[in-house]
Amino acid sequence: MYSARLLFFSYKPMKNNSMETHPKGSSARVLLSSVFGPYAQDDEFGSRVINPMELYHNQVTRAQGSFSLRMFHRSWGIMMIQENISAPCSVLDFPTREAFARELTTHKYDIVGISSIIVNVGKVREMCRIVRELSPDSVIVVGGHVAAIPSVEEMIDADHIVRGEGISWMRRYLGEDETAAIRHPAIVSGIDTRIMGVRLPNRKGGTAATIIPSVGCPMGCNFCTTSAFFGGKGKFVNFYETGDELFEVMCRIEAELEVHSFFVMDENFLLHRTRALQLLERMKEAGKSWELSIFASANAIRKYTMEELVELGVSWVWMGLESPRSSYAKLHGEDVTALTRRLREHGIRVQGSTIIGLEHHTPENIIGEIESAVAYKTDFHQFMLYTPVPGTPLYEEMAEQGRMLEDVDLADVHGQYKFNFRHSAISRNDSKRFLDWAFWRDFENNGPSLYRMCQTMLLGWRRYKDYPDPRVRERFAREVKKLSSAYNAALWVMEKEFKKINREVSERIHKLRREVEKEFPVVARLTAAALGPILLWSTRREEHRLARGRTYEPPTFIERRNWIAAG
Ligand code: B12
Ligand code: SF4
Repeated sequence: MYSARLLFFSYKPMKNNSMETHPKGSSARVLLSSVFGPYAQDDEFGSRVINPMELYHNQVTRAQGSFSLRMFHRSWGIMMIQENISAPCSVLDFPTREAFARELTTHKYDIVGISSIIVNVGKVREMCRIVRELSPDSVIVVGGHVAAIPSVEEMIDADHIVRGEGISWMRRYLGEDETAAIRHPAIVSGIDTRIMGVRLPNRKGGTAATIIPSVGCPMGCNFCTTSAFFGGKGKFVNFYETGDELFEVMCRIEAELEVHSFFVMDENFLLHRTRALQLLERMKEAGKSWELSIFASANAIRKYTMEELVELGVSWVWMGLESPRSSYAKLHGEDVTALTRRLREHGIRVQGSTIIGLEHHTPENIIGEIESAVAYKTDFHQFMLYTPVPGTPLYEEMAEQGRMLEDVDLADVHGQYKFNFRHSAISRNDSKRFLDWAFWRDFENNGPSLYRMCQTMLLGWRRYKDYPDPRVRERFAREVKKLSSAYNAALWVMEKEFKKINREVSERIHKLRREVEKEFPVVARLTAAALGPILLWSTRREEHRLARGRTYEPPTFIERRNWIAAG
């Protein structure tokens, strides 16, 4: 089934004049679509059961069974482009093949833009075919990371393939001002969140808003595709240069979506210290008690005091740990164990990210490296295979050395399956075994991430409940409300269920629940008693569903902008 080779399809050459503008300019009708689903199934277009459209369940909590945190995220790249062009534009997100075909035949589009990452190139090829058949006059523009594949123009039948930042490209193509300020759409971060068999309602204000201050990262780690795609080492594209600009955007979105919480989609938010501190100043002046989930490297985090981070509202950090022995600049001089512990003691949840299969790994030392990663005791832990992805310096290096495996389908190059290159010491099949074991070991040793988050929340609350800055007190009080109610019921369930996996962890969960109940004697006990048995039932029902192979898919979205003006 995986044998569909994607590398040798030949189509007519692409028009290579990407500076031309569309003859209709801003009145061209534009469709921007993500690739079609369903995603979490094995099929000939490149969908894979192990590659669902879910951030956590795909690459972070996938071994955690019914305790896995599950949610979908929209395709922000095309939402950003839609918001920043004045042409009539529809965004079609997570369509089925039929929905995509229907959209093409119901409306006449001058331009069809398709957004994709590399694994989904087979779907892009199929979508181009459908456009040619159903809407032959449309110009096909393909963007996103898929464009980094060498000779991609020979695999798909597109008119333009856009590498790098797409807003300016699309504005230029429509004859619009590509230097105009970037308008940020109001983006609800997570959709259809589910844990322990319960689907949380998509309530207004119930989830964070996504903010995208920049794309790319100047650190330029050799394997990093986001850094490479937007220019590589020393380069990135800033949408908002100053803390003032960011603050204004966040205020508007706070009001529009009724949120206090922001998922800041910037590969290394804290690197831009002046911008972050200016944002903090503005937050203080305006009394904003916001929560920020961010990505940051260890060396960037170190440039701030814990108080600065807490006052800035940082409540969750995604941090690349890579390996205890890795040579990446972002980790130089850092004691990651101590840093992780300190962050958690200050109520900041840590999501670590470790790479399996670095050059120095061998079957002899990899177990020790995984054990060290697990010993960091982060709230969440992502494990990824070392993967030379087209477009990165690592890929070039491996290709030069003749170490890339030729017969790997690009749909399987997502870091969660097997190596796509010849490792000097670890076999392809073993790469999967070590990866799967790392996820399991982290779960078995540290317990469900939900439990670990509860630990961090309690630590943060105890440390900051009497903090002089009322914004900070308000934020911890908001977070602890969940801990003292629903999360305490969840602790009761986890304690019960984890006995089957690791008694010692179950006892740790028990202790934490007692601590929470000491802090909130009435409400915590009452909710555990009332809600606990229901959650236990839904958790077990979910376990059964998962054992029978249940998977989840995102809903389809269609959103139109400037549409009436199109007549
Ligand atoms: C959110 C996200 C997801 C969401 C899904 C989003 C979605 N609806 O598709 C989830 C969590 C589900 C996800 C899953 C996966 N993801 Co992901 N994801 C991201 C993340 C964190 C943010 C993407 C984003 O919105 N960025 C901000 C926007 C503004 O940037 P952008 O999307 O690149 O868009 C810009 C340009 O690319 C361009 N552009 C984009 N589309 C188009 C279209 C047109 C027509 C044009 C002209 C231009 C254009 O213009 C945009 C504005 O400049 C990125 C990392 C990152 N920092 O970007 C990884 C990333 C895109 N994901 C990646 C991967 C590998 C995956 C997975 C395979 C995960 C895995 N197993 O590890 C799965 C695949 C799931 C699947 N079945 O398809 C890789 C892609 C690597 C590659 N070279 O292809 C990235 C880069 C992470 C990484 N560094 O490895 N992902
Ligand atoms: S620090 Fe992270 S985002 Fe930046 S280049 Fe390295 S891996 Fe990529």
